[in-house]
Amino acid sequence: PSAVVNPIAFHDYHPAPADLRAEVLEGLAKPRKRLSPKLFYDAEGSKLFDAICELPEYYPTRTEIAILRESGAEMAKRLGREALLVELGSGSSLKIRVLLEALRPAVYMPVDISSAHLRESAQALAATFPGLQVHAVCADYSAPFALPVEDHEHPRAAFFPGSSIGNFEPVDAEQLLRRVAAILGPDGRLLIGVDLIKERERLERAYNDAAGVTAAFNMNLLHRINRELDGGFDTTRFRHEAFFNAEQSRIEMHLLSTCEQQVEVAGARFAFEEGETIHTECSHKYSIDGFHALARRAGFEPEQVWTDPEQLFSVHCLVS
Ligand code: AVI
Repeated sequence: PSAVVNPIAFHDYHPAPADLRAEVLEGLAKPRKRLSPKLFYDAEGSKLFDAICELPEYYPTRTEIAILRESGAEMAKRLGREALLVELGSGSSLKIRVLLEALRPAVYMPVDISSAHLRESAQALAATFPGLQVHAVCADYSAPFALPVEDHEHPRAAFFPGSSIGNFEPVDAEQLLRRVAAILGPDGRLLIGVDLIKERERLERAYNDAAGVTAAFNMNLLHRINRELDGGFDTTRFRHEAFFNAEQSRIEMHLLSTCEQQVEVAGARFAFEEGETIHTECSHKYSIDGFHALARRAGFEPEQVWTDPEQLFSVHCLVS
């Protein structure tokens, strides 16, 4: 008999789309100009991010996948079978595929802000894993939300790969983990990918690739503002800059103005000095101990950690 493909359930929390205009006007008016990395991910930015993940210099994606492949069975033991498994920022759900065979969750609940993308990948996943119950949740996981189903019968687990936690300021990361702990309840498991501190050269190469894809990803933010807010950025007068700030243990990405200039955006005018930057992203890097300390502050107890032979990347199992 042919296997049964369950139809997916789709729960739409209608996450408020980023108020691009308000965010951009506010960010550019600051004495140190700042824009949120969330704004990178329009259709073009999401494509460029997928291309970054394939770059030879960008080690996090392939290293994390190798760790998941290598230790998936052990991870599954920690998380427990028949769990209700929530994935935060599931995107194309590529990484969970590596784990699903071993995990065999009762329910898979991908959470993502991008509705069309979420529906498509949830449906594709349900088709490859017949019998799996998929509850897709369209929500912004960086704001509080409740699970759409009352389920107290399955153990709870969450999956948060990609070191996306690194794009939050440490205090915000702690708050986010606290909310995940609340969703899991006592004795739940969180499997989370965290990029590790390493020598500056390796880190900086990952954010300054030779093909210029990361530069295009960063610069797309100016193109996006030009497209959507009738912005007047001359992108030939800005350049991509990414460096490791060792004191704060983070990669910083900036867009640097190569000359003194004025730019109009949505009717407002902004002045740039030569060399002045718009700070567009932080990507925090942790030591294993440093991440454990953050996890504990958020109410988790570290249970196990897996890394690759070069200790480039880590995947942690935390208990709530
Ligand atoms: C999504 N996030 C974990 C990526 C990172 O490495 O911080 C975003 C990125 N920015 C530049 N390259 C990749």
